[in-house]
Amino acid sequence: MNNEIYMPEIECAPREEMELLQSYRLCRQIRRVYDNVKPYREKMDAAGVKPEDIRSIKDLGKLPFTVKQDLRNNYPYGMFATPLSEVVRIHASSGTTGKQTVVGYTQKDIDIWSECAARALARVGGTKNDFVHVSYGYGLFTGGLGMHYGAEKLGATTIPASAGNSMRQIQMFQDFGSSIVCMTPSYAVSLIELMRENNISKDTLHLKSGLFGAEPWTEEMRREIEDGLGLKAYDIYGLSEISGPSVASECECQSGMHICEDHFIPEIIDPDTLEVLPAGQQGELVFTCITKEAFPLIRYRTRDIATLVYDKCECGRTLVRMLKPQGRTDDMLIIRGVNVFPSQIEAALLSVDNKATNYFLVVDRVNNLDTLEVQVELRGDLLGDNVRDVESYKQRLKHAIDSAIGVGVSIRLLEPKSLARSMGKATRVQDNRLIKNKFEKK
Ligand code: DLL
Repeated sequence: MNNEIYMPEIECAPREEMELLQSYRLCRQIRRVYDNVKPYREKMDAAGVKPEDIRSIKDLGKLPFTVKQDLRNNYPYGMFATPLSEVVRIHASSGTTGKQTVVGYTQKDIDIWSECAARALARVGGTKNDFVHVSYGYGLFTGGLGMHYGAEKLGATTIPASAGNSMRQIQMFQDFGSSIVCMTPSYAVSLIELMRENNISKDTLHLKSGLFGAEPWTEEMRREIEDGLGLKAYDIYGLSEISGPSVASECECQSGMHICEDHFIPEIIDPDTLEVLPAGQQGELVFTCITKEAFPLIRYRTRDIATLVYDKCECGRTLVRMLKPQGRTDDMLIIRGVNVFPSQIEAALLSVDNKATNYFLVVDRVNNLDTLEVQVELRGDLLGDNVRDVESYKQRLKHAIDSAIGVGVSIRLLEPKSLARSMGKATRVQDNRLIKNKFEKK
């Protein structure tokens, strides 16, 4: 493996050494943000914390949290810690409501981000001999450019395909010799479907691995993608606010994503009490950026629900691993008082039918009772089956989902291809209760 990218002294560092490095970088960062970012100074003053009170990572808990609303309140550049003349790039989150979240990078920030993305590629076997095919969207979204710079840093041949024009993507896989792909799992599923429809065998591709992320996906979906594209499918996580893809990514063991802890300190908190939870417990993921210059977030509440595992991985890395995020606190559906994540439904669906990768959830309130309809496209090969077979298929889906989430759902089978296909992040939920709450108040 390319040791310049792998950096075993960081990825396999004993915990005490990592903590020393983190402590040094944290103290320096807190001094910087206190001196340069008014909103941080005001928050710290209000909490009665001074930079000199932060002497090691053990003091992290003294610092106030940062939330998305802080970013909105200081839109667009109010939380930048460097003069704008030092900023060489901006990205923005795709926020569906309100203003976008704008993030900025100095040249050094871009270099570190590229290094993290190169590490992510190296973790899945990437070398300079690979052809890295980037099908995340290019633009303000961080997916495309983030992985692009990582692939170039690795020295691989980078194919900036971006998303869309799916038949051409498959042709490029075949003709250009793409060996590692980077795309959302839902886009991978759309490509697999297209290959099946056009009788294109995975054996005509040369893919060995893929980094799939930007949205939650299950182990069941992993198996489907591995089978459909003939590669090893790895998870990659990140968010624009913290830098973009490759804050964390899986290694060959596929047992959780190693966080680039030399740049981002993770914590898990209880989202209600805000208390820091012990290792191994599930809660909301919080990050502190200890090397970022332009836009360093401190104790940023991601809203992602995850678990941290500190045991040494079989690959030899000691970097803490985050298990697949289950979803976001704001994506969690509360149905008749029960917390439900779309990913639980995906896992149950695919456990019955591994081809049921296109689904959509409609939540509603009827006569004061929450309802959840799971819409699933009927597979082409089931269409010709008799009504009794289709009914039994529907019952099996219902039974699996009901027992997985503990709430009764209704299943609606749709014509094949009736749901929109995703090229980026898939939209899987429509909650009509939100509309009703807004417009139909008594
Ligand atoms: O999605 C960055 C990214 C691009 C990550 C490409 C991985 C690959 P945002 O658009 O800011 O950034 O969205 C960030 O997406 O807080 C999670 O809720 C979700 N997310 C990202 N990766 C994963 C993943 C990019 N592997 C938000 N599993 C995050 C589950 C993920 N959710």
